[in-house]
Amino acid sequence: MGLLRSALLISFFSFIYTEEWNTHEYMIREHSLVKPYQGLGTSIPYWDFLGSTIVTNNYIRLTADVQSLRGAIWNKVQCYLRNWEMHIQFKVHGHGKDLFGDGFAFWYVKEPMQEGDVFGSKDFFTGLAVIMDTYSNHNGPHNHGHPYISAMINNGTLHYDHDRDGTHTQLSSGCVSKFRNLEHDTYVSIKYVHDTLTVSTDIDNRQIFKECFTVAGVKLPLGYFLGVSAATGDLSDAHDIISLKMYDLSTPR
Ligand SMILES: [Ca+2]
Repeated sequence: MGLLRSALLISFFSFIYTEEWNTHEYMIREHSLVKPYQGLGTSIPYWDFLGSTIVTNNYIRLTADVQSLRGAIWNKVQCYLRNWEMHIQFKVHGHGKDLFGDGFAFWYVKEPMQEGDVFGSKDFFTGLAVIMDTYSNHNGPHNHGHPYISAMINNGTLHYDHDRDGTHTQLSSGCVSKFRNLEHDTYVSIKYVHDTLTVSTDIDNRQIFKECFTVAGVKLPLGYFLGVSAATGDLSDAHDIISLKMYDLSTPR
């Protein structure tokens, strides 16, 4: 009897696992960026660039490890997925041992292709930002470790306050994530299902996503644009994007 139960349990879990795995088959090509990047000539299908961004065969470099750069890539196709998961494979690296910056951000916003002061993109944005902040500007009572991952929702009226590392506008507490200068692949996952936003990382080379934070009741309109931007200032890092994979998590009917 015990054996039979175990067998049933195993088949139950393998069923769930298969389901989970299958959802990942629904990668949406027009919202994703995978190698080989280039289409005809120097353009990349479905994506636009801004600022210091350069494309190589193996990565898209938003900024080099040089001061005062801003770079971005923006999806040209408005996103109408209701439930989705974006996997960003990235590499942040530089010569700095203790001082480096500033970081990069994932965007789901109304207005793409706007260069600005928030990790290379527009302040007072409308939509969602998930921020991978590598430099601690703030030394007050709300200080936390860095790099620090957090999210912000904006209706165009809020200012991202670098001096406080965005602490007063973040959706929930974020997490510290030591993703710089690693030899193995590093990923962040941004999942939005039934108005719940979950941000996770895989930076330990374990092929498992570990939750950073989750927030329910997040209302995002359809038809916004996806992008990733990065910036350096007095401090610098190379911010590379290896791939962006967008999965449709809506239940097929
Ligand atoms: Ca900062």
